[in-house]
Amino acid sequence: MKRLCIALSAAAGLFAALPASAQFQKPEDAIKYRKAAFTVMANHFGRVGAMASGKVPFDAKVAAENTELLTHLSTLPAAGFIAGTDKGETRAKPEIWSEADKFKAGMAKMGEEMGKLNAAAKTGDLAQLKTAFGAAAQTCKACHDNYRKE
Ligand code: ASC
Repeated sequence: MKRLCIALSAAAGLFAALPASAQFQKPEDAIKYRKAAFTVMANHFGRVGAMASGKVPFDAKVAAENTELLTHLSTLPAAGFIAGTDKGETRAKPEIWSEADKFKAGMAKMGEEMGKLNAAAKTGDLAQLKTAFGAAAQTCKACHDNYRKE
């Protein structure tokens, strides 16, 4: 019984620490979380981009593995933009919060385009991948232009 209690409280502690619940101990933790999520996204997006631009040979399987990951990764950063995280080690502009609906719509659009990129990658057709990659990159850039400081 005692062992079970220890196991259960350990599991509860683990859940409390998981940022996926969109709960953060401190504003800095939310900032770190979203930056980390963007870093991982950029890495996988970059691998697909290298194929789209011909910098590395196109490998349909590798492309699709990365785009599949991106459909999930792209859902992560939004949770980190909680109130009070416009200050500190961040390039986030205050407009993220003053135009919250527009910002959320931009994030949602990016997620949609990641879904289309994944569908394109799964066709195995490089031309489709290139088109979808361009559209997805455009949604990244739109938010950077509007909501990220230099
Ligand atoms: C990338 C990357 C981004 C976007 C952006 C698109 O590969 O890391 O942040 O594309 O540059 O314009």
